[in-house]
Amino acid sequence: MAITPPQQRIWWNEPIERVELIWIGVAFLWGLFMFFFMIAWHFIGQQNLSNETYRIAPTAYGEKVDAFAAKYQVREEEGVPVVRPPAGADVYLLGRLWQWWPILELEKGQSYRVHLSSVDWQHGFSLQPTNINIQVHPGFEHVLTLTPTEAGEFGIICNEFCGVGHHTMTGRIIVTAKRTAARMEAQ
Ligand SMILES: [Cu+2]
Repeated sequence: MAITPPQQRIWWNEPIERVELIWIGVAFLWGLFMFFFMIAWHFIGQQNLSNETYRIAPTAYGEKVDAFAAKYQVREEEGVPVVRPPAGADVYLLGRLWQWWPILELEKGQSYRVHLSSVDWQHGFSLQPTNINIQVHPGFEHVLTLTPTEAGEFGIICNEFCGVGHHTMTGRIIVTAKRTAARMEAQ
């Protein structure tokens, strides 16, 4: 027995108020609009990345990145290899406690297949100053097509707290201007 029993025992059987029904309808339609706009924004806003994701053992991914770096390394900066893959190549980048490795050197206007994963912990790939954010988990390999549209140096930071060295976890992507015919002849 309740202290204040409802006046009508079968309270849920009351007819719904017109205004309430209108609000439910409005909220439902707005929800649908927002849902489909997420998909639309992918095309008209060009913001959400079209990436593929595959399962991979973290050690196997580490080996792929090592092989990639060994193959295309052009120099070293502060102990980190700078890797310049040919245009259109598969490019590998890894996150680990606490660095993004290696430094990539790409050419403006060329497209690359960028592979991204972690070999130890969950990290967040955040490319500065663009608005590109990707969650990076060990065991999952992201693959996305990247076409740099601007030359310059881009920083990578980790935006997923990953321990005491988290704030030092940075990396770099260097984008060089397109080579001119004259410069190519000179080489
Ligand atoms: Cu991290």
